[in-house]
Amino acid sequence: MHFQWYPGHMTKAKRMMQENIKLIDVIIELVDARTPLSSKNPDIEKMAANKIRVLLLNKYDLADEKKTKEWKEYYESQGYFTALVNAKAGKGVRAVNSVVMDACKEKIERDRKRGIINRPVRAMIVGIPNVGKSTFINSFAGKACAKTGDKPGVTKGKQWIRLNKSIELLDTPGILWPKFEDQMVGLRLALIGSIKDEILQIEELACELIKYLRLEYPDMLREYLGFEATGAEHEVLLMYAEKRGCIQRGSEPDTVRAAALMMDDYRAGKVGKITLESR
Ligand SMILES: Nc1nc2c(ncn2[C@@H]2O[C@H](COP(=O)(O)OP(=O)(O)O)[C@@H](O)[C@H]2O)c(=O)[nH]1
Ligand SMILES: [Mg+2]
Repeated sequence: MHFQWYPGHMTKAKRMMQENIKLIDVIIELVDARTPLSSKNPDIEKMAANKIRVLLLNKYDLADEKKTKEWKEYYESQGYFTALVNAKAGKGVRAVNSVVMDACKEKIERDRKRGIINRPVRAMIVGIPNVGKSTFINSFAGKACAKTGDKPGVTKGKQWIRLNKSIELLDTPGILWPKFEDQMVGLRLALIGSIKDEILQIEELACELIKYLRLEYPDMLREYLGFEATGAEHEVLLMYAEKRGCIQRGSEPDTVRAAALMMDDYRAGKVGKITLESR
């Protein structure tokens, strides 16, 4: 399988990011809790070198609780302020406020000593596509959604959402591009549905999922399939197609449809709470 991210998109995204980063104090970075490393763009480290960093493990409702905890601890050991979030259900969203305030404590204190009082910290949401940026902004800003509009000294057209008296949020998130350093990164992003399926072979994806689950979550796989997965992955998919009644032209098992059903179920969390990479 081959994964691509068009360089054109990347150049534009990078330029936007560099512009916006100048305006803010704190970066709130979203990663997908199911792939906390592969859904993180390492280039942001350089771009955000002198910014305060908050990292949110979003979609924790879909991820393995134990592994999420390990990842959270890992990122904290790397100097991030972190929180677990389910942006879709609005869980953990409110707590982000205090995490951001905590992260900015030193800066606010520094400002205060220099006589700068009551200047809100400015934040921006960043993350690769599909990580939940828009959902999070809607939930986070939801009620507070009073846009403060253009301000003197701020690039024209930028909208700031005043979250409370201490935090302002740039209303458009920074889009990071996935970084396919190795093919496994692309594969994991494809499995969670962050890369469009048209450019991938769904059966191959399902086979990769079966392979991974067999190793890491054999009980969940058995429970989901309704039978023990023995034999090659494609054999398992064939059996699963029959079991789900995916039949084409008379009697042939339709493995494409079965694979699509399996991937949909997995992405919706119906196979279980599964994390695709370990600390
Ligand atoms: N299960 C779950 N789904 C989420 C969560 N946050 C976002 N989503 C879903 O993920 C998809 C992508 O979200 P979106 O906000 O459009 O991502 P963006 O591309 O980063 O702006 C949408 O279908 C959301 O409903 C979450 O915490 N849990
Ligand atoms: Mg969006």
